[in-house]
Amino acid sequence: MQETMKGVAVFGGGALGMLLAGKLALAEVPVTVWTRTEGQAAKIREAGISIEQPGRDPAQAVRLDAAAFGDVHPGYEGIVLVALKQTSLNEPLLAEMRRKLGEGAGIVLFQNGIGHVERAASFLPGRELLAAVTTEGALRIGETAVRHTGSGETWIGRWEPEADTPADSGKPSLPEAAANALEKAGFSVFVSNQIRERMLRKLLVNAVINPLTALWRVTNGELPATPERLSAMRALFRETEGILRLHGLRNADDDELWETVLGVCTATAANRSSMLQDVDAGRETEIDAMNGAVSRMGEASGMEAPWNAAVTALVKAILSPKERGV
Ligand code: KPL
Repeated sequence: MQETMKGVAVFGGGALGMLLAGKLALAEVPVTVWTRTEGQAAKIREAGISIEQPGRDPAQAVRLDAAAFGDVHPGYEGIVLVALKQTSLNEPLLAEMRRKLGEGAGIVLFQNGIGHVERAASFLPGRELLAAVTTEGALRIGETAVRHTGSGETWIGRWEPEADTPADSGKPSLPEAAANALEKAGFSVFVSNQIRERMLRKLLVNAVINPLTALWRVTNGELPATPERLSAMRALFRETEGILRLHGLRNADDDELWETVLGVCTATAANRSSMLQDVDAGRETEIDAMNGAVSRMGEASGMEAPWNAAVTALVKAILSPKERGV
């Protein structure tokens, strides 16, 4: 590895966090995983992380360092890959990150949806902030185990492209250092200077697939399989695309973007979307950072967003398994 500053920390013990941390550890990149609870950190310290890969031999656990985020010493200056859900990256947590992460820390935000980078920037002045968009598929199967359900691609880029490392500094820039570490771990990674465009494209895909699969409780592959569902997808797509175009989405034509949405349904046909998984588990969903955000963007530009507003309200009103007595 060319450079990892003073190490790599992965913040988050969910599916993506364990996948990133486990694969970095397997590639012998010095890595620590920070979890929300001491209970999970203790289990990882004891058992390591196991990564199941379809078609490969049974997973072998890889040992690595783990700590509860509350126990991290203030002043951390390395790379932090933040693999928490949007809903966890709230203001109290960002305030705690400000106390723990020194000004030399480089923070890479892997959240779906939109709005989190601006929120993080306001809480973490002076720290270098990158956004990452990934299509890696991962399913958490326990506190120390994850299944890698599909290899994807990851784009990493600066949120503020002008804040570049001086050419003569002799050090790889933070995007390069983060990409080098992840490439060593076997991920397919690209440094992007159009990360906002990437985020908007992913938001478009998520804003169509996630709420509808959660409402109808279908897999991604089943979603476009009936004319009724396909026509709702199209309506939600048209409205969302129109709004995102006013907010910076540009480098593709309408047909290409629609084909991308259908292509994701095919490529991830057996997957239950992350929103359907949240609904099934009675967890808070990311609807506010997806269709809720699109509605707000529409409002800000004087555009109506009835489909986005409706799916936001409907997903929020889904009863949890506990409320249904299941
Ligand atoms: O990102 C996803 C999600 O479930 O959140 C997709 C691309 C829809 C794959 O399931």
